Amino acid sequence: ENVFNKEAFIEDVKENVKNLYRKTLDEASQQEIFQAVSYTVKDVIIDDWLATQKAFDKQDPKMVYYMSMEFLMGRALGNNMINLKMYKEVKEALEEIGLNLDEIEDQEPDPALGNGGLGRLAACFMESLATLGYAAYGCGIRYRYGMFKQKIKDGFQVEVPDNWLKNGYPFELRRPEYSYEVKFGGYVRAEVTEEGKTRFIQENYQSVLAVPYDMPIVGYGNHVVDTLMIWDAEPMECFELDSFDKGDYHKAVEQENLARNLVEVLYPNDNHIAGKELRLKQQYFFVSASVQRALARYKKHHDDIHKLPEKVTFQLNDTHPTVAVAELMRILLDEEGLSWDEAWEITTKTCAYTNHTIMAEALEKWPIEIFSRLLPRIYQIVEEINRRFILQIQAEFPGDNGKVARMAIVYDGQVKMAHLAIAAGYSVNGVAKLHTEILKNEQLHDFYELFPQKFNNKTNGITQRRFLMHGDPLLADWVSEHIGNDWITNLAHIEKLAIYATDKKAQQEFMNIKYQNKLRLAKYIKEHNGIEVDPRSIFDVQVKRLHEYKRQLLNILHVMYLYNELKEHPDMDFYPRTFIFGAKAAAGYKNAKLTIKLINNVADVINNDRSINGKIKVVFIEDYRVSIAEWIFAAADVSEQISTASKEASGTGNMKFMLNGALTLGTMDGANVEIVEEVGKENAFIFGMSSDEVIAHERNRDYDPMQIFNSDQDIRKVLMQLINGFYSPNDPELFRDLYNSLLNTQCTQFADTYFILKDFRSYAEAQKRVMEAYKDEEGWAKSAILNIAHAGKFSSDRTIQEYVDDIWHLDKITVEV
Ligand code: 26W
Repeated sequence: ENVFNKEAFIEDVKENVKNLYRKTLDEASQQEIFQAVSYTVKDVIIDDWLATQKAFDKQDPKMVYYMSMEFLMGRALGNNMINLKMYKEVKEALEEIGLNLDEIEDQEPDPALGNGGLGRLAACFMESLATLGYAAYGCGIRYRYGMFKQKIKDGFQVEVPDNWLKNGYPFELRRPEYSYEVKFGGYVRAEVTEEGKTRFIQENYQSVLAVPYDMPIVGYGNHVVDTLMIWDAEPMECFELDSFDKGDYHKAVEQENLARNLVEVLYPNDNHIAGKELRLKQQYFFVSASVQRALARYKKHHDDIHKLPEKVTFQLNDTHPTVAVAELMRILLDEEGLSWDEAWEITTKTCAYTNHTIMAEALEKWPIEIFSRLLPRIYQIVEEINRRFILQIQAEFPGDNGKVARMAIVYDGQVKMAHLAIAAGYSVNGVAKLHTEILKNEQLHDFYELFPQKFNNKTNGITQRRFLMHGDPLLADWVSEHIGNDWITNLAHIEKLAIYATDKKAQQEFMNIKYQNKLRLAKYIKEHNGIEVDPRSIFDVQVKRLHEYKRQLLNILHVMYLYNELKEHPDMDFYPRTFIFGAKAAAGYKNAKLTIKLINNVADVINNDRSINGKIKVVFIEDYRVSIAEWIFAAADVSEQISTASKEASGTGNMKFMLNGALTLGTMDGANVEIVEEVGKENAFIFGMSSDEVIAHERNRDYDPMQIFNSDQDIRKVLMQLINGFYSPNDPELFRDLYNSLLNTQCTQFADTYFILKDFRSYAEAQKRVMEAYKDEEGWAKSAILNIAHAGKFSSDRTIQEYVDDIWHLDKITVEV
């Protein structure tokens, strides 16, 4: 074990400041100090990283390549230091020379190469893989611009580019020696070889050079450092006079542009597909490069390609990387010279698929025109997979033409990526129990009938190292003082906290820590929003992407209702509440953006109404992202998880709140079901329709929100306030589209698609229970502590161990230093 040496660390920081900036420490800016500290930390990581690679070479473990278009990493410095077990020591050392670690950490841009749940899950998975000692590569794209920064101007969302690389990112390593060519377009020529075999050759294509940047993924206290490889695109060759002379000038420029555009920006849509050609290019680009690198690594150590599945597995994070199936087939057929059957055997033992959503708008389908033009050889292979798959369907379900129409991979002029992933994958998993059941019984029922053995559930999880140790150090220390440290690497141990739930002293201590965290957030809100919030009020929080199915609209309509109540009955029984929102809307998603504006306008009216004595405050936190999320979870009393039942595949924010001692106010959707199973219904606030009820209404089309509007005067009043200028006097029509989405069947085919009015009363009643419960401080503290104590299941360590046991079958490695 290398012990931390304060003096040496500080000396190293000083050296780095000098070498990087030709400055002494006192001259350096906070950003420069951040860079210097990060390089010092990276020096420590590098040795473990090297040792891990040596261990891979020597121990030859089976490894997973986690393929994902998104990795929402969040800041690395703090978490790297935690996992190197040097956080507190560094904090102290820096304090001694007058530097503040919080401030230094705050200099790091949030690497936001993801949208929301799916991208953050990938980041938690990488950290758990390293911590559990498994060999893993994350494979993704090094977007120049990640998730946009959100500014709120006059209550509206404005998107600002996120130039996260502008100061240079200290934790990345360019690896040009592992670059690969990726080919687009052209045509395929068949050639008969001397042995009489047909070979397929892509000609007249454009290509780009994929150059990987590696980022270290530090395991907790085990010296294992896995790798996130994200690919940058560079032009294959710069202008050569040669090609200019040959009249290829145009093509040379095109290739430059292709490389420049390819990795420019993350598509900021969550659960909605734009169907843009550039996105398919991005997918093939990073998948092709990753598969090439994986095979090259395998071949360096092994000579029988048939045994690839013994050492390598590709996990496809949703359908976005599904071209991997065809790319692997292409390499095995065209480059390794295998027969179709041999190649298919290998491919179907190597690829596995995770589904993250049942939202129909999110299902990836590519027009064959685009697909075949961009990826001519890949398209040929997909057609052949499809031809054989249809034969299999017909053999299994003779005479059932509906099956072919519903299940074919190429149909109706489109390539259906989920169908390809299921046909070729050896495993298909959902991300929470309920979600997996819905996949099997509804969404993917036909596929389940054909391949029941492929389907399995892997309930999501989160890493307690980031979302408790780093985000909520006071609570983390308090937990350790009571039950020891085991929870850090085995969250099941946190169960031992349960005996303190009824301990008066523990309750007080917990409530005090929560109060400190609320103060920290209140200060941030004051500084960033100029809003004064009372840290003694109930912090009721909904933070997640803005989407109609997540029903931020239900939340804000309820706030409007509460405000009406308070105005009508000023002396009513009321406990002060602060409603906190944070959400980014996809740039083109009108109703989502309008909901942000509504929240901000409601906030303006309510926060400035002195007559209610500050009993309700509404805050919209600008630019919700991983770094501020850590503080928000720590400060929350109530966790809003109010999606229409059946729509939220899992949710992971729900778990982060729970681990930080917030109580769930939610529907029986996604992982909420399992949260309630763990903590008990009495320690959560459950409301609304069940997923079965929702699905039945959708099937029967028998829901009419107008009946509710006509019969419930409180709801009616709130909805009228959307169109009478109450929250928008200068533009009374501003919120008309939100009103219409709830009531008008002319505008939306089905009014109130997400059953907001249907669940409204039940939600309001649950909110009332929240208020009553909070008045009983001891009862509340008890429930909160029980939430923490029963969060053990929701560690991503548990999730990853299940992937390993049931799907990947990886070997553990050990790293000696
Ligand atoms: C561009 C189209 C697109 C982009 C992102 C389609 C779909 C997605 C993701 C699958 C959306 C997503 O992030 N899904 C979320 O995945 C989380 C991790 O499993 C779940 O916890 C969330 O419930 C689910 O919405």
